[in-house]
Amino acid sequence: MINWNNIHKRILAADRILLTTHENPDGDGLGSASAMYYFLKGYGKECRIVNCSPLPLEFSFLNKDNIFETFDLDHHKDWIKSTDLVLIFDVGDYRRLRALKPLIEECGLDTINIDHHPYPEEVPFTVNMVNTSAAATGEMLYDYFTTVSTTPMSREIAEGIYTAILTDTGSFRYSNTNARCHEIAIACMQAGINHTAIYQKIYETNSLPRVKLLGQILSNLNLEEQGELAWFTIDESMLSEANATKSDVDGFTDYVRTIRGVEVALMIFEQAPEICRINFRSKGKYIVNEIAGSFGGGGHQLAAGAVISGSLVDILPKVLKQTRKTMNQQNGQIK
Ligand SMILES: [Mn+2]
Repeated sequence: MINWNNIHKRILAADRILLTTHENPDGDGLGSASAMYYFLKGYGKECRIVNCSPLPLEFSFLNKDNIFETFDLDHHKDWIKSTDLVLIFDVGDYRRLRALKPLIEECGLDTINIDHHPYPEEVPFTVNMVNTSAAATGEMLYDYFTTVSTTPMSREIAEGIYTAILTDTGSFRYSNTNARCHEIAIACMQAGINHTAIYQKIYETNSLPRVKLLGQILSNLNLEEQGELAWFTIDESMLSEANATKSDVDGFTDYVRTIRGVEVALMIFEQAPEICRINFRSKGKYIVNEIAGSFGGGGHQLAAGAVISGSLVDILPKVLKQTRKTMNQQNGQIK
């Protein structure tokens, strides 16, 4: 059990607080950061959300008050140096703070990590608050707010919490969805959120380039291992052909997993020269975070990823080999 009262004391002792989440941020990281921002504003804290990646367009509804900033060393260095505390949400791996990480270390800042990803025992944070049974980091924040405060959740806080849980549970469909998620959703609705508007803003604003890129990957999809493994590649030429951007690929792996018979979906994306992002989604028969782990990444049992140095041509055979091997090993264990 996490002692939220202790964490709360630590947080209240700070005046200037930096809030941040991982690169290529998702609804959980962003919703958690915005919920915490409004919660701490209620205590009169000076806080800013500074992320290493820009805010994806579909989450701009969380940014009515322009609370999301994209890290720029020259612009943010002095303020970050002057902070008392850094709160990190949903990061999974400290390295996913990218350019912010060396600055936080250089300034020797206290860090509190709040996350539902599994961690090895040794972690670099000052305080590591992890609950792997939480469906989303946003669920943990709801527990925090309701443990330490009796003030009803504001609509702004509820929008962040709801976004976090909605997106990390695949709209309350994935196996991590629990009764608590629905209870929190009720509390968010009672706080006045417009759940239909949130859903439409996140999921029904696909850009035409994104849909065109999806068309390209689907027409070049590879199926193997008796149809249980579906994989696809994306490179920069495909992005430019579709006029798409890097963030347009988010969610493609989930979509490919929906194919009947597919147990594991795998994306290998050369997102910059010699830098590949791999992304795994499993329906439940296979555990995929150990595959991502063997490439220096990590994640949840059924949703994991890694960023690897090397070209697509070099990385692809290695990742496929390891994936087939792991699936075969796990198949052996199941039988
Ligand atoms: Mn999450």
